[in-house]
Amino acid sequence: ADNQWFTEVFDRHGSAFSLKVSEKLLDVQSAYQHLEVYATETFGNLMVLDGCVMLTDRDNFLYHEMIAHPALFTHQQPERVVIIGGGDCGTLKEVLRHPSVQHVTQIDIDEEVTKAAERFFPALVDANDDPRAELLFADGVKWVDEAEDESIDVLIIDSTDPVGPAEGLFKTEFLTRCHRILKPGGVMVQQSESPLYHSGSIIRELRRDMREAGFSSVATLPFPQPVYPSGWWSVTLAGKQCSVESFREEAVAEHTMPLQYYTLAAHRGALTLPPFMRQAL
Ligand code: AG3
Repeated sequence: ADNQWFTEVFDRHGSAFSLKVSEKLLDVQSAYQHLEVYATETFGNLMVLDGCVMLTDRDNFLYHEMIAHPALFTHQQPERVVIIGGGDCGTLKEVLRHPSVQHVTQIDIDEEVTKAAERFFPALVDANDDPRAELLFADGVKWVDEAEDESIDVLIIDSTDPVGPAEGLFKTEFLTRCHRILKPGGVMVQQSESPLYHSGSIIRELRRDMREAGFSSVATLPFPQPVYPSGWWSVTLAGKQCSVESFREEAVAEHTMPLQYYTLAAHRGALTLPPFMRQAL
């Protein structure tokens, strides 16, 4: 037990990422996926789903700030927010920092993920008692199918990779439903994998499918994420009758949220795609 490592192998990319672990804290097979939690030596606790790293204490702020704040500062007045996936509640916590938000519904298929977050990632769930937050455990695709048309301001897809339980969340039919349940001026954001590994495939296809689903504006924002494949990740924003290439810069400059990565300059910088991505997309 002295020299134990957790490794996620990215077989198709001939690479891997490892963390030195001191203890396995949880190992459950839920109805949907294999869930593990480890204590690591230098990254705090680590959550793994079906062998894929979901988050660590040390660096989840990068992903959670970047999936939440660019979308919420792009929308003119986000009041009604929906999160599909996100069972660890890290995204929910960032959304609840916005005073304009009146109601957030989080729909994750797997309650075990939230139970694990409650036990092993207390910092992520500490806003869950906010009266504006509603946690549901259900199929997100079905929920979106049944939601009322034009009823939502911001829709966040905080999913696993587009295989297994999350596959349907990257399909055109789903994106078309997402477009329908957003109000005009609504913004959708989806985690969209590695800029280095997936620009010419998953990201490119997602952007095409979003446009096909009716979104008039699409933007992919890259950001560092040390524990995911290639160490670099992205979110893709899509606007319904609004541009996602501009945002409420003044509000970003003035807010007093205690953020650790997202800033005015970070948002502007992320909107400026590196040439290799522009070519691949
Ligand atoms: N959701 C993005 C997980 C993708 C990571 N992929 C991988 N390790 N192969 C994370 C959920 C955080 N709320």
